[in-house]
Amino acid sequence: MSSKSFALNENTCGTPVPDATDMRFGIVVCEWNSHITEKLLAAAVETLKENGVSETNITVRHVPGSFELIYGCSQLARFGLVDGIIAIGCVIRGDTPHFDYICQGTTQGLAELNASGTKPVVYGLLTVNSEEQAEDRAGGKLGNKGSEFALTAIKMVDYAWQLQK
Ligand code: DLZ
Repeated sequence: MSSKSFALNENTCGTPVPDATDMRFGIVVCEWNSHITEKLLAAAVETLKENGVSETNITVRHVPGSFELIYGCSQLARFGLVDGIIAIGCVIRGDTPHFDYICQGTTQGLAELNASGTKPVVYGLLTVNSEEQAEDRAGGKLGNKGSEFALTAIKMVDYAWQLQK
């Protein structure tokens, strides 16, 4: 980890955040539950900028639902000018087992991208039982997880860069 620190954030265990000035990020965001995902996106972008990332180095792409995050992220990793990716989605439990399949499939797909790819993909998927739980985590009483996703992405790009030196 580089020594320069822009910010400390309690959501990342209070450890220093690396210098992100030269980092490029892709953010893939779901249209499903956009009233939640757009708030997560806004916090992620704001936190990246607070940590030195320039707006021109942030690429935002939208996909329909969480299941499409896998393809969205894999294509961005292949063809986008990005060092790290944040996948943002929100799955809210319904009356059918659909919730479980989407959560499981998306989680598995994103995990495989991390295991087999060359660029870190941050898991920014809220999997919640209710609308209220989603709101709590998207700027509500539990903060905004989008900010955490951004700090995690910075740390993971730094992790990759340290190994490549
Ligand atoms: C179909 C579906 C349902 C029921 N719920 C959600 C959800 O809560 N959050 C979400 O991101 N996407 C949902 N989807 C859409 C799926 O992720 C996917 O877009 C479709 O199954 C098409 O592949």
